Amino acid sequence: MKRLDSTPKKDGFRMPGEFEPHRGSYIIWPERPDNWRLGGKPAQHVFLEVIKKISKYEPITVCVSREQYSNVLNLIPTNGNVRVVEMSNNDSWIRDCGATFVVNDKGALRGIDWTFNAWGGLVDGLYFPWDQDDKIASKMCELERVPRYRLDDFILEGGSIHVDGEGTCMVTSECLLSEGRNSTMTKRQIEKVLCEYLNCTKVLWIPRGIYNDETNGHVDNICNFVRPGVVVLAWTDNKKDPQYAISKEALEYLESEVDAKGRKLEIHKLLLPKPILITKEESLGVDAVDGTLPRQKGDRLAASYVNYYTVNGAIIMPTFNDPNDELAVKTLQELYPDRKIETVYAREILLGGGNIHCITQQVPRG
Ligand code: KQY
Repeated sequence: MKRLDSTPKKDGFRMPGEFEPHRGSYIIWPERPDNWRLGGKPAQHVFLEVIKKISKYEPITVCVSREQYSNVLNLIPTNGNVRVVEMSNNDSWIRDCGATFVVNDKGALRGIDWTFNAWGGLVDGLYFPWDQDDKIASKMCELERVPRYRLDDFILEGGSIHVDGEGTCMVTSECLLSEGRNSTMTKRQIEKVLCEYLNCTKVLWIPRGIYNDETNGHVDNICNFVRPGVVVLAWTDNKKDPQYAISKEALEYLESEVDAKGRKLEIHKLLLPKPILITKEESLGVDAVDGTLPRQKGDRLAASYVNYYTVNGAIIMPTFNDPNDELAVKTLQELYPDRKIETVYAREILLGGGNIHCITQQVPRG
């Protein structure tokens, strides 16, 4: 399909909010043994559960290596909503390496293909190489038969942005201004690229993401748009937790801002689970490989209910076997009265460094 030299804004395309109707979803099957314990088997069971839940609501494409292709074909539900496609990859974070889709008001769809460098390249990236992941966005555009905007000189992951579909984009300074991304650009230059490609007029710069998040603090783990003007923010009341100062700073920032339409934001706190640490057994199950982030016993994981995925008619929300699971379901049900809250016990995804939002990518209906 065609590679476009223009920008979405110039062509009248915008990135819709995740809560707007989807054509479908994508996911990549996990297997690399230096990220997923026990060769990825426990994580695969959880990914399968996520696939099953999403497929109740919309079509989903499962991208899988040739080694796992037959296995996945035999595992997936036969409800007509799941297709399996062989696709080379370095790991399974399609939120970050996949295409960001944009739509126009005539119903046309296009893809944005940012440069992906595994969350920081040779500065503080999480694995090497990432060449196959950097091709995923273009493969998605081919499968969707849509033209593609490729940015060879701009590094971005889908999990580091959220939009309200009405001109507001939300990021964290910790991530977008990190050394391993676009360090030769100023904040204003970065903002200009975001506004041009997502078709926004306002960027909200939350200072930091969730404590110890290995993505340099992706916004999709700390804050999300429920709908235009309404956000949900990861929160703890425990002042001794390093997360407290981070969430408080985010709250104060968001309270002091307005969105692209000049609205004050309605901010809802989503209480975090208690700190979750890697166990010795879990640590021992991950291959230790030079150049890949080690998984050590006692490391704190960046657990957050905010890393949920919004699909047509439902929310796919991670749970952690924590007393706050129930409260999170209740909070999200109140915020999304017209959607079913589907839960997945997601510790195995969390152990890989992210959660349900990080492993999924939507294709808007257009
Ligand atoms: O978006 C994410 N949270 C991805 C994290 C990547 C972790 C790789 N180990």
